[in-house]
Amino acid sequence: MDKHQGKTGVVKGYFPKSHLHVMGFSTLLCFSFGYLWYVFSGTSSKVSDTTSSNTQDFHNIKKPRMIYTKPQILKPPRCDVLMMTPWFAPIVWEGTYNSEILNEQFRQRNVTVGLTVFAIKKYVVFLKTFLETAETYFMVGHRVNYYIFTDRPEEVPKVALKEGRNVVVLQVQNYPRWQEISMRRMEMLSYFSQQRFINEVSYLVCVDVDMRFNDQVGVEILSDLFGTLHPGFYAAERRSFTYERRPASQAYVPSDEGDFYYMGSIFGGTVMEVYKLTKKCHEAIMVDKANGIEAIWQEESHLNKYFLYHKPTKILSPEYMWDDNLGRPEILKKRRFLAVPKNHAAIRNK
Ligand code: 5GW
Ligand code: MN
Repeated sequence: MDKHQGKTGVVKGYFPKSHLHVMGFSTLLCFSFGYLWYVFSGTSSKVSDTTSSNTQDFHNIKKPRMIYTKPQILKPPRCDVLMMTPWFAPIVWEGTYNSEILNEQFRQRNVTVGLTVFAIKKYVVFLKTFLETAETYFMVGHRVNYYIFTDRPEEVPKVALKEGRNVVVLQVQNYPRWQEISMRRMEMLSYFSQQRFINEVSYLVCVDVDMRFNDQVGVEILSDLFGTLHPGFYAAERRSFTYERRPASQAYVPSDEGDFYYMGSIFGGTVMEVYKLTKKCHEAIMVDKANGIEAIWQEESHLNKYFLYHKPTKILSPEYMWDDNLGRPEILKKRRFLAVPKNHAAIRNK
């Protein structure tokens, strides 16, 4: 205590009171300028620091650092659902992947994704919502080609598209039976995959048109060959799967076989894998036709047969194909792609 008082006393005695004020004020000014200098030069030098040090980095990382929580081995994010098939294909649920990492990987490859959709006859009415919601949620930040198969090209709505996204209208014939409209998609997809898609896109995502995007559907779905768990059967036992059970059909699946029941309304993969799948399914449909038999759920039955013997490399959870008529189970953290309610009598066969 005495020591401190002594020091102050010395200062007090050495300078006049007015000088002390000036000195205090200039010290304050120095600190303020110093602080400002530090802040402003700090931000710019930080950026150049990262770039310059990283260019010399062994791994040559020029991008800003990506900060995210470490993957947890002992406490995985979604241990309430199956996240991997027995053949090691990931099952995609919210919480099982990191969009930032995946977006970065696919951006580096400059991937273009083709989204194929059929709008035959009255089903053109679904296109507007389908395209508008796809612009908001489908493959945001990536290159996208929408391939619209229709018999009514003049009725395809004009929707504002973001950069790197295109609409391609492909005129196709119409078939009188709805079963035929649905099944012929396999034939047209295989034909156009070989003729056109192979030159234009890396992946194809093949979907129903009576749908709307309601949340992000991004590159996490992409893989060589992917299928989607049918929202009505993801929790069901094998015996209740509605596979084709008549041995006379090419889509026949014995009762003691089957992994999942896949939905026909959304599948995809590389153009080559989609070509192989759609060609095989179309051929099987033609064999059935020649034999006077049609599979119980048309092309969906053939798709299920195909996936049983050609295992998908990725499986989408029902988040990617939901229908609100099935309620909102706790397991479903996101409803990304939703069935649009339709008046069957009014919309069909017009
Ligand atoms: C017409 C009548 C009955 C069933 C389907 C159609 C139909 C289907 C049609 O007239 N036009 C047409 O483009 N489609 C395509 O087939 C649409 O892309 C449609 O999303 C897909 C499957 O038919 P959906 O959506 O009626 O089948 P569900 O099982 O989703 O009801
Ligand atoms: Mn549908």
